[in-house]
Amino acid sequence: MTQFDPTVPSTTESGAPRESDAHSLSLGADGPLMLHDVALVEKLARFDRERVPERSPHAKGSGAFGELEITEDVSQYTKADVFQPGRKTPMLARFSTVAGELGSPDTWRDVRGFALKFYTQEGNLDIVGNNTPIFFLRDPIKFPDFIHSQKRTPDSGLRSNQMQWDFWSNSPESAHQVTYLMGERGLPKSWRHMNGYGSHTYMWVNASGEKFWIKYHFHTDQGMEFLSNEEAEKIAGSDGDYHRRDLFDAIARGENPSWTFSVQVIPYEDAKNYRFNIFDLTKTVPHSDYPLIKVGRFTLNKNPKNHFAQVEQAAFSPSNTVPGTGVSPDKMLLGRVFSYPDAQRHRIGTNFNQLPVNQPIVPTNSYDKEGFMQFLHSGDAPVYAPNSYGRAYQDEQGPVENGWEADGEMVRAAYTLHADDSDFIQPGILVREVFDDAQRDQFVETVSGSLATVEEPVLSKALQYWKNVDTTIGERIELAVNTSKGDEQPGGDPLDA
Ligand code: HDD
Repeated sequence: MTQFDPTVPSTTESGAPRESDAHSLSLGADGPLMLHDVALVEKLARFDRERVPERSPHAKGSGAFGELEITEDVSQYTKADVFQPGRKTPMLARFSTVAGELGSPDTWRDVRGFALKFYTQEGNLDIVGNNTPIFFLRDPIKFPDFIHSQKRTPDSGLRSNQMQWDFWSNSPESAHQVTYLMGERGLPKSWRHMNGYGSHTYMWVNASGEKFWIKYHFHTDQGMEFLSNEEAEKIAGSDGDYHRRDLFDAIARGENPSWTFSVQVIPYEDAKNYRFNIFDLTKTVPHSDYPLIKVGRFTLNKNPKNHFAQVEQAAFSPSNTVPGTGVSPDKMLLGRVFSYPDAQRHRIGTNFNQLPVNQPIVPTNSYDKEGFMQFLHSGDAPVYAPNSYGRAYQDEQGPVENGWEADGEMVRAAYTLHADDSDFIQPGILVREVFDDAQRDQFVETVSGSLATVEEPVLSKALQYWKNVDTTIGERIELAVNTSKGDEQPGGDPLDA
């Protein structure tokens, strides 16, 4: 295998000396350039191909390597080797914004990605979450439309509050996540100062085959800290890479950030009749019903050496599970299990799992093969299973250990509602019981500021959306919007509504 050696005078990609990195080959000092100047042609051709497609959502981000340490004993809930007491596992984390492109400022108000990859003794386990325990949607078929509405308009190529609020106000299930987003947590001070969540309900299976529904929580040991709208706006204009810089510099200084890792464990049978549908990603599961159980801690202690190779080409996916873990009937999660590896086959290339940052640390034996850029291969071993020539293959049959039961006819339908399920119950509690007065004031200012440029027919729907969350907050937002538009009462006194 060829090795990079910075002391060798520069070479062509085929390893021969590259005559010059400074002067092209020309016919006389002032004459035309020569096509057979490999040094020039290869350099320009490779430059033309330097970019891979940016991630469709979550394009702007960065990350670092670290270690997960399990400090508690949760073996009664999972047999996964990575979660056994005392285990230490190398890992990679990537944090990101959702809607902005690769060059967008880190401090725009947005949900933050919180993607973790653990290089375990049983293969890679990825927990690919956000800094919020919920999401805007509960059906993956709406996800591309949602992202389209947060990105850019077809004509001007500009971002548009009109479009964002049109989607949200026509999708009431988004209310909980939008309340989070417009609250204090929508502007973390840095990636070091935010929590992470697996968000979905996942499955754990213990050594006796008992199943549990679990939710992953990663609480920042640095404490949660936030930016004000004014601070974030100012930083967006002066240092678009503020969060990327903060993480890199902190680790370079030896201030290694860490997160305490806990889970909520929900007995398998409880899912059926619990007051909220635990597979609906727009709902949290209150800690008062299922308390946090501490598992361990992860620490980020090593910066990437090469951002492109180790962060841009990193491929996280909720499809990467290990024995003792699994997915759940959450439709969003099931959609993501397909979408991520598919995006990565397109974005990075068919053999993206062979890149060092994505490669598992355990040996693999997959019959999937070939495609662009395959460099790990199975030699002359049989390329098919079953075979009679000693290449191992699997033939599991019967119920799968991390599966669940389902029946019914095929339908296109929302989840069955549980006793307390509604789109507005949890955001209402967030506004009334979790936010304090100052946070509520800030929230009204942020939402009304965002609605200031929104026009009919979207505006009325958006105002109704907030009244559905909480009548008082909706009226306060309406008043603030009307005041900022310079018309106190366009459709009558809002307080009469
Ligand atoms: Fe996501 C990236 C697709 C919901 C958290 N997402 C990401 C990428 C795609 C999707 C295609 C780029 C992957 C790549 O090229 O490497 N995401 C979806 C779809 C979803 C969805 C189809 C719903 C059906 N996403 C979703 C939720 C969460 C995330 C509910 C968090 C709870 N997504 C992320 C992330 C990613 C990301 C952690 C993972 C890798 C990354 O950003 O760096 O922030």
